[in-house]
Amino acid sequence: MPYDEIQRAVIEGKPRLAAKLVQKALDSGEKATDLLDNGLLKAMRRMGINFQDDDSDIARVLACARAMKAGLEQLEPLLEDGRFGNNGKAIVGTAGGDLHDVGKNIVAIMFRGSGFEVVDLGVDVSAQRFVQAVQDHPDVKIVCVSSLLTTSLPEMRHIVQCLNEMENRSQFHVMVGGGPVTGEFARQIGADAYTENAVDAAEIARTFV
Ligand code: B12
Repeated sequence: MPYDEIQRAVIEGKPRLAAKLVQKALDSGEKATDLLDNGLLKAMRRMGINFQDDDSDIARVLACARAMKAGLEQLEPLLEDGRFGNNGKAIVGTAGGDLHDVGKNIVAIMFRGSGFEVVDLGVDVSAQRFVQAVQDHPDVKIVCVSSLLTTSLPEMRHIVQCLNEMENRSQFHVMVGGGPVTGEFARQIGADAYTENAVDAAEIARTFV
């Protein structure tokens, strides 16, 4: 199994090696979703433990994120193969105050792979910008808000509240996710759905359209 090697390349922050190993695994018949789950995402989860233990500095974590991105680029065309036809538009963004974008980017990739046209607002997105984006794209079907920081959860709540006050609210669904988010929190703040990972998020989104 190539997963250990891929995890090591990501954890050691080696983008070229990560990309090469992912491509090699694909060439030998490994599935893109398995390489994402058991290789790249598992490495990021293990990196999380190191970060918490203060065992690695921010520069190392950034190198790890870059290596993950390099591996992900090899998988992207396969994850985005568009076999689900056209499911309409989805807006994605990371809540204000939060600069983490790896998970949000994976959500975007899985949505594209599920036939959505994705409008990516990036990171540190205010409630006002989410609302403006929905006004600019009145045909939007799903709005996805991501947050990895506990300190950004109040902003996530504010974003969902502002979206819920929009006149055309019944026309789209709001989904939330990211490390500190739970199903209970999603329900409390009035979001329509929460999932723990991007694969389930795209699957649920398809049932909404
Ligand atoms: C990489 C990383 C960074 C990188 C970010 C690089 C980047 N471009 O994103 C850098 C070094 C910049 C960073 C900075 C910081 N970080 Co940081 N970081 C991480 C780390 C190690 C990995 C995050 C990651 O990419 N995970 C991999 C992705 C794929 O997982 P994910 O984001 O959870 O996404 C998945 C699901 O959650 C879900 N999902 C995500 N979004 C959505 C949205 C929807 C709608 C749905 C349905 C699903 C969904 O699908 C995704 C794929 O399956 C985590 C530790 C961890 N275990 O997560 C800490 C972590 C998130 N960081 C943390 C902290 C504290 C910080 C800093 C404050 C550190 C500091 N002292 O400066 C800063 C914050 C800067 C800011 N304002 O945002 C804490 C947060 C604690 C908390 N609960 O608040 C963590 C948990 C580390 C820790 N254990 O302490 N970080």
